Amino acid sequence: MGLSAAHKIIKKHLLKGKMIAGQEIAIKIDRTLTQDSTGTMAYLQFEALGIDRVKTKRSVAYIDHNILQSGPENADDHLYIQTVAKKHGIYFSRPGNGICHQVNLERFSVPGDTLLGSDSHTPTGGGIGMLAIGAGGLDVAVAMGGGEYYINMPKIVKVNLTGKLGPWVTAKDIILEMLRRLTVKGGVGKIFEYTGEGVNTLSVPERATITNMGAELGATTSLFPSDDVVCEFLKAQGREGDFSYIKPDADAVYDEEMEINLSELEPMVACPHSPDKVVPVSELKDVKVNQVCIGSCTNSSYVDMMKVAHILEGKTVNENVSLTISPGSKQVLNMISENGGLASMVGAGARILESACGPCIGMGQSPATDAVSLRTFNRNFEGRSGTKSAMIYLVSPEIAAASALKGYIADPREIGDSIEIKMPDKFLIKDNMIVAPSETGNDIKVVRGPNIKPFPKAKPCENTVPGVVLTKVGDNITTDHIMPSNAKLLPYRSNIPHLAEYCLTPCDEYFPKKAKENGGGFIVAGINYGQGSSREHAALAPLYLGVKAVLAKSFARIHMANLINNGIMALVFADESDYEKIDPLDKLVIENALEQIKNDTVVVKNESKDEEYKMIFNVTQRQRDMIKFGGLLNMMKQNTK
Ligand code: MIC
Ligand code: SF4
Repeated sequence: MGLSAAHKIIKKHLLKGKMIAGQEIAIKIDRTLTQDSTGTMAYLQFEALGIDRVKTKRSVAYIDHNILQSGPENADDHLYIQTVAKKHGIYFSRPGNGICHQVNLERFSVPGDTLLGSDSHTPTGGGIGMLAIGAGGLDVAVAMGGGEYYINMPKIVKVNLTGKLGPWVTAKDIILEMLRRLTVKGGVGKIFEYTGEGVNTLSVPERATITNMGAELGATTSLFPSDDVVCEFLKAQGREGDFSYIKPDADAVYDEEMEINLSELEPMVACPHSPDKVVPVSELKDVKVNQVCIGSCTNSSYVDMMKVAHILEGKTVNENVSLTISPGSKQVLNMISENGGLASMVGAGARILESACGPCIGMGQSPATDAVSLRTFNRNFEGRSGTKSAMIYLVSPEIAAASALKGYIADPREIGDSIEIKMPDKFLIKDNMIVAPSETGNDIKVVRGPNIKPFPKAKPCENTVPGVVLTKVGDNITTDHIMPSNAKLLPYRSNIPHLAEYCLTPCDEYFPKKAKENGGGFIVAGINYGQGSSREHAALAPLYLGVKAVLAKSFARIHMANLINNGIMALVFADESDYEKIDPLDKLVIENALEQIKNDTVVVKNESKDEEYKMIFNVTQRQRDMIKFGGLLNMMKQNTK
């Protein structure tokens, strides 16, 4: 029986379990990445493991999220990450060097290797044929220490790409089409593997746009083959030595199959406030635009930037639009500044931002009240831009640039012949912003600013778990709701007591207050609870506030793992209609918890209503132990006793 490319990589890295969809497997992790907003916590956890040097082939710490320095906090965290990295054998990508996923693709990606990153868009690396997975900081810390990574074996879905993209139709439109068809929960428990003749027509950065935004499907990851296109890309990056072919067998067997005919696609837009609210751009033509932001790990490659430069060349941004551009990396910025692309952008009136995440995570450039903002980014959750009333639309760089000139959402097919930008034969290679670790680390003192507070640790499970329902939320609650991130809060990613004051406040202003008054309790939620980012803070803040369990109709993968890693039970309604029966402040109790967590179902009693709810607790033995001992760190200590 032939193997898919995903099966081949997993097989090579399999340490425990069998490649049967749904069963737990452990895989060896070759490489890790962290960024600064999850990195401080990941390195604090790494330090707590007491391991001297990382055991991966290569681990890299990036600084790209927390780049506004309006007080000492972010700079303090950067210094902590820089010194902790140098000490423990981790490469350090300095602020200004670019967005982790873009730099990683350019300088560190290796086809056929595994990559675990403390950022949900780590699957960007799938564009070059890596098995690249996003996870919570603690899982990444364990992987840095040489520990295996546990997941349930995903279903492998073959996405057969036929045909060829038409003029002005882009890779962004392919992934938006996937989101239109499958929705933000359509990829849970799946790896999307792209195959077919259409694959040959896509460059590595185009493939990376697709695998990057596969995160929005809730997928474990997405993967393209490593073929001649990848070989050319790596050669142009001066890294041909890292190349190897990774292709599915001709008779590869997949769990599911689907097909997209690229020739039939149109330019698309994801409307507010979810990446799956996708419509063709032709349906939105007269929407007036106030802001356009180009960049992010989804669309900030050299070719993306050059297309934008050509559209803007010799023109002026509409007087009612503010256009920002953040090139994805120093390599990209350096190249467009040398070939004149940057001059075209500046000449047209673009506001050039640092090569970093910037507006994508609300780090500046929040739009005006009720403004319409078009972004080439991957997420448009309500409030994520820093302006709750803003309407964020997700688009390709081509739609973004055309709309910035016109002042309303524009179909780029109307502005003339499409632009062909050739992939460079040679990228500009200058790794002078990547700092190598010290040989032994003995001489390095880790610098800890006053903002770095100890992180909360879970306690072993008690036999009776009582508590009130602190809040009841709806479907598709994102980690941006659970632990909001913006320019004001991101500086406190290493200060959970401070962050906890904002936990779940976009849904329920009084959540932290209620949690404190009641000594913790339960959260009740709808479908796909915790979608979006990998931020472990969405589990650590509830842990700090005493949350013992989340009762949901279903969970997003990374968030569920983060909850359990931190000793919080993630329970799924066996009968979804029970969700309706529970009210905020109802008194719940899990009796005989230590016995119950051994089983696939847990009974939760509602003492206020005199009812019982059957909850599914379909987790692995290892995760049961985590709940029993109070999280992954405690479980590891227990196992080494
Ligand atoms: C995001 O895009 O939401 C982030 C900010 O990159 C997060 C990480 C974080 O919250 O720090 C992610 O995608 O995991
Ligand atoms: Fe940064 Fe945005 Fe990418 Fe997250 S999605 S890594 S915030 S650019």
